[in-house]
Formats: sequence, structure tokens, C-alpha cells
Amino acid sequence: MLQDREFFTAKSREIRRLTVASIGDLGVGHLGGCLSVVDVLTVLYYAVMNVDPKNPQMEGRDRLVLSKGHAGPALYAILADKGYFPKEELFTLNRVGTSLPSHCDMLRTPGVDMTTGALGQGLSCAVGMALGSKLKRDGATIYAIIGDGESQEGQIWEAAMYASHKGLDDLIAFTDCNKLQIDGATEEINGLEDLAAKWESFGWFVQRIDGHDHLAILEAITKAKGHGQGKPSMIILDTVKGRGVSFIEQAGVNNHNMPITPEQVQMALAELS
Ligand SMILES: Cc1ncc(C[n+]2csc(CCOP(=O)(O)OP(=O)(O)O)c2C)c(N)n1
Ligand SMILES: [Mg+2]
Repeated sequence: MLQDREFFTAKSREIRRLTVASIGDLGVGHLGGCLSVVDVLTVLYYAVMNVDPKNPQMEGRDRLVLSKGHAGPALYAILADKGYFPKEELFTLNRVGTSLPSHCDMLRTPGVDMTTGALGQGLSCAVGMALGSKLKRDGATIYAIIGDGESQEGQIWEAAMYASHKGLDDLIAFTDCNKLQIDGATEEINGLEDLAAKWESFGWFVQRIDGHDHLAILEAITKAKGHGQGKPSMIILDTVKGRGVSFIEQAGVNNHNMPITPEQVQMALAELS
């Protein structure tokens, strides 16, 4: 189902509110890297993916591997909003006995398709899933979201090489290119650019867009599905870490795993209202 710009804007704002509220209740979390992927997650879950919250294990469903597993709380906000579990559970985030750990765990959370958090591994899992789906011919599309800092891991490029070798055209990956990693700017620590040229040279169909423009994301996914070149797709999303809340954006590299006070939570929710 296609959705319009106003719908996406309102929905992603609501998801940002839920994300900030659940991390805020805990007092600390990966605010920057969660807020940078809300827009792509919103487009995927509200306009693209064939999934059923009432049947999270549905055969042939599309899959998402959130390879940058520390952004789990943003995915949980979406899953709760879609009805996979009650929204109140968001306030058990990362507490003893929760089904919502700080990083994604497929054995604990309905709707989470792969356990992630050890950076570099998720894309390989997505490649395996895409290969399995191709062999079964179940029609699924496999989506993966990796971080730009994460892209410095060698395993990402092994997965990249194998996916194109196997012609996995039902694999659509995104790089959340927010230009920051845990302790600095990606270009200063271990530069990735020209990132698009790198993916192209590994045999992928590559697009690069504004990662906060919902319609551009939707258009890029549509193009990725229809490119007909027998290649996996990489959509590089130019994003802002902490997007949507000014003081979190301004914290820059300090918004990675950031403490947040109850007063700051109120400020953030007011800006997102
Ligand atoms: C293998 C591995 N090494 C280190 C970490 C710790 N770690 C968690 S997030 C992060 C930074 C990742 O940067 P990036 O991929 O750019 O994520 P984002 O900016 O979206 O938060 C690091 C080093 C980890 N989770 N896994
Ligand atoms: Mg980053």
C-alpha cells in the first residue's frame, strides 16, 4: 500500500516519540543511531514489507535484518505500533526479564527476524536468508540495514562479494550513512568514500538518496525491486545521527549511547509533538 508524505511524516514523528520515551524511561541508550533510521523503518513497515503482526513467523514473509542491532529500540517502537506486542512493553526496554533487549534478539522479540549487535555480521545473515528464499522460491524480499561505521568491518565486504556472485536480486540493503561512529567521524577514523563506487565495484545496484525523505526512500526501493539486472541492491541513505531532536543532533558524536534526563525527555517530546 502506498502512503503519502503527510502520513509518513506523522508516523515517523510518532515513532520517534515512542523511541525517545522508551529510551528516556531507562535514562540511557543509542538515541543517535535509533533516530537516524526511523524514516527508512517507517517506509519499510508501513508501505513496503509483506509481514503480518498477527503471524510474525508467516511463511514467505519479507525479512528485515537490522544489522546495526543497537538501533533495536527504534524497531521495537514500530513493531509495537504495528501490534506485534503492546506498547506498554516499550517501557521494559533492556530491563531484567524483558523481551526487548537493547540489541535485537530474534528469540525474544516477536517480529525480529535476526539477532544482531555484533557489528558486521547481520549482512551475512541477510545474504543467507536471501539465498534460502531464492532456493525456496517463496517470493520474499530480504532487507538489511547496516551502519556506516559498521561498514568498516571486513565481513561486510565478504557478504557483498558473495551476494553479487549469487545474483541475489531479492536482497535490498541500506547503509545508514550518518557520518558518525562510536568515537568520531567515519571519514576521520577509517574513511569509506567513495562508498557508492565501492558497492558498485562489488557488483551491486547502487542508489544514494536523502535518508530522511520518505518518498525518495519509497521510490528507491521500487527501483531496486525492478532494476532487472540480477544484482543485489544497496541504497545509501544520507542521514543525520539523532535526526528530529535538536539537542540530540547537536550532541554529535556524544549522542551515540547517550544519557537523557526526564527534563530532556520532555523537551524532546515537545519538539516531536
Ligand atoms: C563487532 C562489534 N564491535 C564493536 C561494537 C560496539 N559498537 C556498537 S555501535 C558502534 C558504532 C557503530 O557505528 P555505526 O555503524 O556508524 O552506527 P551508528 O552511527 O548508526 O550508531 C560500535 C563500535 C559492536 N557492537 N560490535
Ligand atoms: Mg554511523
